[in-house]
Amino acid sequence: MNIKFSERLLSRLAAADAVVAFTGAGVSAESGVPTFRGTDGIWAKFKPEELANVDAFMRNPALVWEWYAARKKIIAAITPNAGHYALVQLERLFSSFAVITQNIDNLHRRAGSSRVYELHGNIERNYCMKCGVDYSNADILSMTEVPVCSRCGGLVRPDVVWFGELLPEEEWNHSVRAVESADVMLSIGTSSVVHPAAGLPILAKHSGAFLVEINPERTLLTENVDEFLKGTSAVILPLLLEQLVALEKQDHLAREKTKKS
Ligand code: BV8
Ligand code: ZN
Repeated sequence: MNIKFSERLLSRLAAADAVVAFTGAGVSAESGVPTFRGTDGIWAKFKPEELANVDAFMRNPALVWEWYAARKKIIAAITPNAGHYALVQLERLFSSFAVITQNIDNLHRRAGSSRVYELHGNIERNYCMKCGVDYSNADILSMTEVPVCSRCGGLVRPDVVWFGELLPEEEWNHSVRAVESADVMLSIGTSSVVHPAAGLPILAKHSGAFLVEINPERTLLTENVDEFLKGTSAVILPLLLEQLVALEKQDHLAREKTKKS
């Protein structure tokens, strides 16, 4: 698939010092992780209200754990895709590059991204609701369907942010700082529905960033972006990287030429 990105986009990226990639479930779709709101979305069978909130968990921990155990299994069996790896390569082209993700699948870290802020937690971590002690997935796999703490008998839950819960303060503050100082922000694979995360691209724009969206479909954000790249992240991101590197090479050669003349 050959896409020629606009001069404007490539030159804004080439001139950028600080870039932020903001990602949602769409970035992991090509690794085989179902999205939330697409037709194959995991919410299609369930409603967020039924599962991803603490009341639902206290009412029916077995059902919520069944859903997370199924997702843990999917996520343990998959690998990062070309979109994740392109973000790792892109990181090397800028003096400052951060990935802010709503995803809990740990794929950015596994791909090798060095600065990842997880706004909604990480499915590979779990903790006791009573005494707070951490449990790895390996620890709880051997437990019964509803894991309980071996230390205090409390209920163990996945270390993810449920609806109605606050986002982790440190990750949020780092993300806001990165967004406020970004020259370019890429919003990739998110329907821009879930707040307060969905407010970050607008904050970037108001702070002067050039705002780019990568998504096969238009979203609630699309009318506010400077550039909408229609397509999937595993196709678009490697092409963007390729054209940016080619441009940098051209500029480098041009600079060498002027030096010699
Ligand atoms: C809070 C972790 C406050 C769990 C998740 C009314 C208005 C505004 C806000 C609210 C409101 N009513 C309630 C709220 C607040 C609520 C909220 O935003 N609700 C929404 C549904 C309206 N937010 C909260 O509750 C947050 N907390 O507000 O606390 C507070 C204040 C004081 C005191 C206490 C509390 C907490 C929200 C966090 C919820 N947790 N996940 C888990 O995963 O199990 S949310 C969940 O949605 C995931 O994190 C997911 O990442 C996130 C967002 O979804 P997306 O990533 O965008 O995924 P989606 O499927 O929607 O879209 C995929 C996109 O990819 C699509 O656009 C598709 O076209 C595209 N795509 C598909 N394939 C590809 C692709 N793109 C690229 N390439 C492809 N191949
Ligand atoms: Zn405990």
